[in-house]
Amino acid sequence: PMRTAVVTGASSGIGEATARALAAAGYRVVCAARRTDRIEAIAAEINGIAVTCDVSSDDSVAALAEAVGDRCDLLVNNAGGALGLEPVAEADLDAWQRMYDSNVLGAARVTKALLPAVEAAEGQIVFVTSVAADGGYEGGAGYCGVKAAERAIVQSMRLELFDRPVRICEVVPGMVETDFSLTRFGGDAERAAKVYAGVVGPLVADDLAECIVFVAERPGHVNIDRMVVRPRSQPAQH
Ligand code: NJP
Repeated sequence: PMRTAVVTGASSGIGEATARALAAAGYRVVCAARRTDRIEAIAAEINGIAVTCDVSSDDSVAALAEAVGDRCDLLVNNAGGALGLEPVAEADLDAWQRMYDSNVLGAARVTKALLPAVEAAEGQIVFVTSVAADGGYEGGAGYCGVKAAERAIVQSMRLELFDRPVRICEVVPGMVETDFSLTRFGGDAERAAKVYAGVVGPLVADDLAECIVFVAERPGHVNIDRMVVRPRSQPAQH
């Protein structure tokens, strides 16, 4: 039987590229995200399955688990992004709340729901975090905290599961050219251009997808704990 991979946030960027690369590597890919039209088009191209899913909703994630079934060889917790990139003094805490819901609690919710299927398949879970988890930057308090919290889930789960046949990897991107590059600044292109000015040749989504496929394809006794992938010229963690 074909191996099953679930990719959250498969409607654009890193998640879309990863879904395509996993399909090319022979997986049946379940593409999960909120934008149904996009995941349906992508799933149709790669013979995958589209499941409309908001990872911040219990019902939505229960429906995803139902669609996945008893076995999941690979879960890629990729859904998320940055909201509310203002200094703490001006922070929009509602935006922070949504960001924590989608990134941190979303990854926890999907992982909890699919863990029995991952265990049954002796599978693997990949979390897409960020170099932002390594520290702070101006305006980054919310987002750095979100990604550090995801890292804490990875590290705790690895201890919780050490005697079970489940592998856990944290993939840590630097700057990648996706919708994120603009949406994280609320569409403010000028601000985005300033931050990206120093980076010659940012990563593209396929660069990350190739790394995730590499991680997925290691033999079962090999756990890649963390893979950090930056553009050569990225000057700082933001
Ligand atoms: O961005 P983008 P990336 N429920 O905006 C989905 C991290 N990262 O590929 O629901 C379900 O193209 C959204 O789907 P939709 C970053 O933090 C990036 O760059 O249809 N899905 C879309 O598919 C994030 O964790 C960079 O709107 C939800 C996807 O998430 C991951 O990489 C650097 C959702 C976002 O795709 C992918 O981001 C870095 C929800 N509630 C880390 N909320 C970078 N690009 O530079 C969002 O260090 N999505």
